[in-house]
Amino acid sequence: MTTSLTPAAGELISEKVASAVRRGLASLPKRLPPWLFYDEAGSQLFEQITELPEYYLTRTERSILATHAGAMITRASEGERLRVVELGAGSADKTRLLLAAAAEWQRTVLYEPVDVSWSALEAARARIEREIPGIVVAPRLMDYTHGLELEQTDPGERRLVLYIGSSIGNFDPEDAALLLSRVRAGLKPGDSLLLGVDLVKEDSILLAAYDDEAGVTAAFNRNLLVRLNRELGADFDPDGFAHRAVWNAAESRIEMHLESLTQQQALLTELDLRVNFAAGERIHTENSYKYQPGQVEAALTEAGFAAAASWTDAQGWFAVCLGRAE
Ligand code: AVI
Repeated sequence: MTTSLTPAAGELISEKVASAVRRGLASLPKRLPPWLFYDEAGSQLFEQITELPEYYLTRTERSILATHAGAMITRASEGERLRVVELGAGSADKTRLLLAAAAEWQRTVLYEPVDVSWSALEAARARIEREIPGIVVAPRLMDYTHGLELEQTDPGERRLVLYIGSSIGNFDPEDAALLLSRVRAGLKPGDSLLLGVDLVKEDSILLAAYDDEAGVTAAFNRNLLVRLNRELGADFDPDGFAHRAVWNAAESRIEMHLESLTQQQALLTELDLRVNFAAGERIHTENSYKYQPGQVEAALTEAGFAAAASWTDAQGWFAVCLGRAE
């Protein structure tokens, strides 16, 4: 992430944040990219979301992994040694299930978490090495959305890339396809990708997962404005915006928006920008795509993977699919 020093504030502001916000608030309808959610407070709120009763995604995927981790490792390795790569620095207990299954299959496992945040990588390294015997953590600092540049594996060794947690769902279909083919380009034939995706289900279940009773998702959404106030010297009133979660059936996605409750203006000092909001005007902050059964296998095939196996839960709410690089 590039940074510049603003003499006025005497603080580092990120050029990446500044340009995304300038572009997003100038567009119509207004939008802000979902990666902006994840400052320290936003990451903590997301952790709380994963434990909410309405947010079925995490516990459902965890139950699939708990039941099938051994089979997933067997299918990925096909009798060879495995190296495990994870896109994003370790989704804690879910990753642990797969690493523990890999460590049962081979005595030591090299685990390569890939992330843009050095602190997230260091935290993952400390946690995993402390908690799972036999795992050697080799953090890789890179933006995987631009592709994977990993060192060559040893002969007779295969890579298994984990992209779990429905993270692919936050990319529009074209960007998801591009990401999958970039991942494929960084792999050898025989390597594989384990992809966790959320599936289409009854609207009421989807909507509740993104608009929980306790208001944690609303706080997560509004925290974006708190972040802009702090990092860009803005004066948004977070309570002047309502959290809205919408099921867009035509696009097969949950959308999150922040809706201005009144006609109002915000000043973003660091950007030297004033932004007007009409009452009811929205900022589109996130898309979370939900797949139809079979659709993820098609996306894998399109990106150069053979769809090798899929696992789901008893209700068919979530799927974990293994694609083998051809
Ligand atoms: C990180 N990502 C998969 C979450 C999702 O479900 O799309 C982010 C999230 N947004 C609201 N709640 C959770």
